[in-house]
Amino acid sequence: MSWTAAILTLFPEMFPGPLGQSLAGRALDADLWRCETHDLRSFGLGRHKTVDDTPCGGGAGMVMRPDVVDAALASVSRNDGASCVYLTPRGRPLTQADIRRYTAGSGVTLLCGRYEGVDERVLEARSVEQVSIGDYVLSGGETAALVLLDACVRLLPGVMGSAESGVEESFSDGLLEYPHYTRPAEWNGRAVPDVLLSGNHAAIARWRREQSERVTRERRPDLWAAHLSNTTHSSVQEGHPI
Ligand code: JB8
Repeated sequence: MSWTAAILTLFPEMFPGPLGQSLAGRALDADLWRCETHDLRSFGLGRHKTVDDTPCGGGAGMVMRPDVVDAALASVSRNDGASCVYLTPRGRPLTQADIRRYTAGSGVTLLCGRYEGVDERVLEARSVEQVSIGDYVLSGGETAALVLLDACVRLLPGVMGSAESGVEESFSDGLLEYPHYTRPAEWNGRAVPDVLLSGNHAAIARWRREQSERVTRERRPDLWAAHLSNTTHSSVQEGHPI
């Protein structure tokens, strides 16, 4: 049985969406993973298939009912080797280590919220992980779920060819990647850095390392601080989870 994404959503037609194309799309056609949607509306209550209600304590918007979400989660049989994840800006930041953990299991169950979100009690009762893909607000969890799945699918066995199989380029040693260049050697008055055309492999490796360190220091002081502490304490020299 292939690695399966079980997606609980009010908008099942949003899946596989962009993941039906390119690398993930070919993997889907090859049955290297499955994309299974479950329409939350079908678990709604009454003639109107109601899934939400007003927030206790007052305030704007609507909240997804715990009984409706619970029935939907219960109907997904694969609460075995699969993590259950709710995408929300209130979650802990999603990392490449999480992605590796999800791909190591049998699949993921992704709960996609709409409105103001999901009643907290069902998330506690069903041990749902709450994760965020970044500090901005989306209109629902679906696009965040697509991001999470893209990151997972490319790591599944057989999805990436041996050529592109550097796998976690940007993050494996906790530094951002160096800048890339290709032909032409001069374009619109801009030259490719001389060292990259020198044929001096040691000098190229040194330059790339310096660029990685510079760009990480400038753009991501958080990653830079973690990198420094990982290298000064000699503990983790490879496979660090960032
Ligand atoms: C329900 O991950 B997100 C996000 C998740 C959400 C909603 C909005 C944004 C609403 N779940 O940024």
